[in-house]
Amino acid sequence: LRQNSQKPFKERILETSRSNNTRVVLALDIHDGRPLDISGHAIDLVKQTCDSICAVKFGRQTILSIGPDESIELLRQVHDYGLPTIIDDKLNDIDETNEAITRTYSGLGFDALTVNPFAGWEGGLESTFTFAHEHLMGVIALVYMSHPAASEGYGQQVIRKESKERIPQFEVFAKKAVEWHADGAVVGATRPDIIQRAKEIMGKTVPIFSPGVGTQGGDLGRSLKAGTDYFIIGRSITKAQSPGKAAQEFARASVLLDA
Ligand code: NUP
Repeated sequence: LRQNSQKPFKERILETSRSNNTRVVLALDIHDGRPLDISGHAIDLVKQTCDSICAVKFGRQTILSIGPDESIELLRQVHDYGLPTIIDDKLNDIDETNEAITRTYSGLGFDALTVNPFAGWEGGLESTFTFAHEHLMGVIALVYMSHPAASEGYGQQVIRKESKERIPQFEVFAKKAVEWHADGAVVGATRPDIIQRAKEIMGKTVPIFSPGVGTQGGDLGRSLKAGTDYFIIGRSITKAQSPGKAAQEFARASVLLDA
């Protein structure tokens, strides 16, 4: 089912990014109407933006509203545009449940999924990473979310058990993203200073995906300079008068440093 299951997700999205000359991941968060109307709307947005994006990220509400059969067909159509797909479910449960959900998304044809590192490894996310990587699916871990209250969890100071050193929670998560061989880390575009710090920790091994550009107040140029690899953009494209043009402009700006 998948776009090109011969290669790991990290390589597939990089190839699409290079060939389409863009670092924009389209976020589709639509759920109004009947399943066929929603999937029709989704594919119309993909059709308008496909030359300017390198992946499509679906909100859980979109897939729930469309239902499994129609979602399989929708993902097939997105793959026909040469684009990998991500389900944004932020998994955060015990291993058995996480793995069952991961298998289900894999069965629908998703190329990658998001997880919440608060669940931890043993008895938590290990099963998801193992299953996903065996099936060349990508796992993208939250490191610092984009919304204001993200500071309550991701920004809190924690004391490390071994060294008694105090460090921000997100730095622990950035280190885990490297240790766990995550295929990406989410750091909000609303906090360029955090992107820079996360980049120092993760280097080139774990690409940074930044949501929050536009509608949430994040600035693409500042995030790009700070180290963002991919921009997750939804409403600033999907609700624009011309989604195609909006995506094209973001795409152009997203590769300015590559020139
Ligand atoms: O920290 C996060 N912030 C965020 O907005 C992690 C996310 N996964 N997202 C998602 O990114 C959010 O659910 C939405 O799908 C997308 C941003 O959309 P928009 O603000 O560009 O419309």
